[in-house]
Amino acid sequence: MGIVNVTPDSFSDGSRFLDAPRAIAHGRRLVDEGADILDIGGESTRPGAEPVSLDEELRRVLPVVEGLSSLAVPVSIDTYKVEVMRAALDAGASMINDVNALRGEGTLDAARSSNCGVCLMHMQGNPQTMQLCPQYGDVVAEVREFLAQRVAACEAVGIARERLVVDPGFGFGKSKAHNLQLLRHLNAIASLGVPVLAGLSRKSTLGKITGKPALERVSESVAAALLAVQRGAAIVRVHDVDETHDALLVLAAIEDSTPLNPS
Ligand code: HH2
Repeated sequence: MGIVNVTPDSFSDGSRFLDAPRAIAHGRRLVDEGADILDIGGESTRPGAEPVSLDEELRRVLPVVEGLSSLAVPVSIDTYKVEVMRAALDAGASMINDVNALRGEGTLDAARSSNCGVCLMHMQGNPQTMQLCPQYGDVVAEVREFLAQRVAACEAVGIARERLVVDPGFGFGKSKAHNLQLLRHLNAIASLGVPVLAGLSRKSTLGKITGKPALERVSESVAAALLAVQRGAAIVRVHDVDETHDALLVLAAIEDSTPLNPS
């Protein structure tokens, strides 16, 4: 899943793709580099980010959704606002990526009344406060339980399990230790039986390991994507599609190759 941030303030690529033609060109490039899904967002959810008005978010994302939805890959809309979900689906998006896991008013209904895919993400708190003091007893068990409940809430209103993806929400109300614990035990999230999406790309946990600033965290991000896939992730949400795609080709070659039989 290639990231297209149509924002002035995203933590690693803010304002690079703020106008629609540039965002569309970027999305096309990510598809050429191997992205199988494009995720378009008009509001940064980095820690401390200011919320964006509905009108502004619509103004940012709709031309980009329209411009990219004719491509061969599905377009996902990264939003927690029900109006943006509905408008983006009308404009050609086929997936909702909600950091709020369809807990907002009307969002379950918006997803139910279309045939779109849905990503349910775990977050503790909200982007303004989530990194102040994240706390868990057992982070893996609590995130897993939350996601299981959100899957059940979707199924209860008639959103088929086959349409769902779950995401532990790396960096969303989690310390570095919480993020690493979740990555280490991602298989426990995958055991829910719903495809897992992992978003570690350029995140600060990786920067805390290597000391590099966000734009220089490519190797770290590729390593994290590879580790996530090895632990059961079906989708990795990344900025650096070309590099990640190559790394995943190597992994696939190793996992798919028939072991040589010396006899
Ligand atoms: N991370 C970000 C945004 N949306 N969605 C899912 N499902 N999973 C994630 O881990 C996730 C997400 C934050 O990354 P980014 O879009 O690069 O930054 P910003 O929120 O500053 O635009």
